[in-house]
Amino acid sequence: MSEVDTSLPTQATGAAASFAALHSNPHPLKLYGAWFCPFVQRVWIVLAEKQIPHQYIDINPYHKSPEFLALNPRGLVPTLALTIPSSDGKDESQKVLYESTVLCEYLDEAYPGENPLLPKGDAPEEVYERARCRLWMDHVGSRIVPAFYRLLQCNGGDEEGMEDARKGLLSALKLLTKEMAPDGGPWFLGQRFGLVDVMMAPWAKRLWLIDHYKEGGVGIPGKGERGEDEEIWGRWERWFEAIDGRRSVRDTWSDEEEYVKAYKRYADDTTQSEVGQATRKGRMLP
Ligand SMILES: N[C@@H](CCC(=O)N[C@@H](CS)C(=O)NCC(=O)O)C(=O)O
Repeated sequence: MSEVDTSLPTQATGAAASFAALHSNPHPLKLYGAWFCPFVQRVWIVLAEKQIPHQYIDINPYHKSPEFLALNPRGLVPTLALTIPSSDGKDESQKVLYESTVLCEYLDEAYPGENPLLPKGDAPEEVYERARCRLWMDHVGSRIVPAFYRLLQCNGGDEEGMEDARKGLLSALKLLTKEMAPDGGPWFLGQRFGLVDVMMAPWAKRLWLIDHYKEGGVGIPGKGERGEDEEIWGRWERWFEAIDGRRSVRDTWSDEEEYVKAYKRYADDTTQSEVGQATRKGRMLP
């Protein structure tokens, strides 16, 4: 069996290494993660945004140890271990949650703070906005993320498949961008950084890996070459620049050359990861 996945280093580098080191002491809230994993980065960003005290434990999720499977039978990172107090406050119990979207929403609710990442109010407009955010969070997970891996795993010989995959990714990105607040601030909701931004940020930060590995790259047209899409791609760039500069995103980012090494197995289509296998078989991602 190929070792392209199991041989990956289990240590973050760069800024993410410092952030992981700051959160290495034992704590009841534990994030089991892997530095290269974009699903983990979503949760990491929320922990950083809300300055939630926690312990970060970097593991290689392709080694399915019995201890890890006991926590998460799906055998995937991110996995979150937590404790909750009993109703009389005398006791506490150990719990586990997984799935990046569930974890981000859980942390946003459990640690409300001053800046909720999903609109929280009960007024009809807020309830609608919350549902709209969930719709576009779902779009990222069910449309953009699969399209990202499809293009990255595309075989160089299959020009038609590559063109098709590229079109799929570009049109899914454009649909999301059209939904972004047109003015008032760079984020999906304009002034307020929120969960739609969090959902998309890790893959936006990894798009350059497609440019690095695949001829023709992602294919976002340059300024002046966008015809009627000038405004959309301009909005995308404004969003991306803001994401790229966001502290929580920077703090959870490792050295670029490490991503180049870690994503070669996708670009060569040799990965046995669950995401990679599902992409190869045209199935829903895990
Ligand atoms: N739907 C899951 C996907 C998580 C996922 O696929 N994580 C990868 C790492 S990036 C993993 O743990 N892979 C282990 C494997 O493929 O065996 C989520 O949103 O949390």
